[in-house]
Amino acid sequence: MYEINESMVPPELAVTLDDAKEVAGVFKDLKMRYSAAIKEVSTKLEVLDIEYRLKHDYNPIHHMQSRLKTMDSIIEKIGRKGWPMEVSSIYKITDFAGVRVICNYIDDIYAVESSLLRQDDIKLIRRTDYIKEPKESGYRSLHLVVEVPIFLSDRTYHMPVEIQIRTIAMDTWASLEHELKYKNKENMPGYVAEELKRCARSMAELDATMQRIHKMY
Ligand code: 0O2
Repeated sequence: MYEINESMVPPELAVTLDDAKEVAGVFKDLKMRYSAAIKEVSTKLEVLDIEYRLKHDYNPIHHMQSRLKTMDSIIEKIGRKGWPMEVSSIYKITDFAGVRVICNYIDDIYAVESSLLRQDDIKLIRRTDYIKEPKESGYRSLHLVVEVPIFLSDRTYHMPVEIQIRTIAMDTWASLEHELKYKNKENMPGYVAEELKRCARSMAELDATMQRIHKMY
């Protein structure tokens, strides 16, 4: 039999394999359910975009992205929220599934929102308008947490999905800020943060101007 080299076994590794198996099972099941929820929401948004094109000869949605939160990110969030490090805390997370909708103009954001929220099977859980009230960092986006039903073989689940709706300019800004924050491990130098805030204000003006020009026709 292979002799374990004790130095290879971290002392803090106290979880049993049964515990690990349970967590892996929960995560796998949730990933399946949340992937289905992303598909439901994405399909609804695609249909709205197609209908809009047919009626108005124009697409409000430029493109969409989606993601499932990683296990690391879930554990980091549970820790940051001060929730118990238990499997049950995973179920409190409302942004396990995320869909990002990138629109051409500001009005498109609210048009997409109202068309989606009027659907009978969509339930709004939380709405945060960081466009009307941008974050201190300069971040702008409309955040919705909605519940959507997914129909499995033996039951129906209502899964939360976080939808971020923003313009191309808002998205460009958020990507740059996220990259800089990540590079600097949250300690962004003050002058960079100030530059970013200035940039966010310019981009807000740009969005407003583009919207105005678009409405001229
Ligand atoms: P990821 O991978 O982008 O999803 P919390 O989720 O606890 O941090 P809260 O209040 O529940 O905070 O949600 P909030 O702040 O409304 O939205 C969180 C998500 O919005 C973040 O997700 C980002 O995607 C985005 N976001 C919020 N504020 C900023 C910001 O200042 N800059 C940028 N670039 N993005 C922001 P995650 O979890 O960070 O990761």
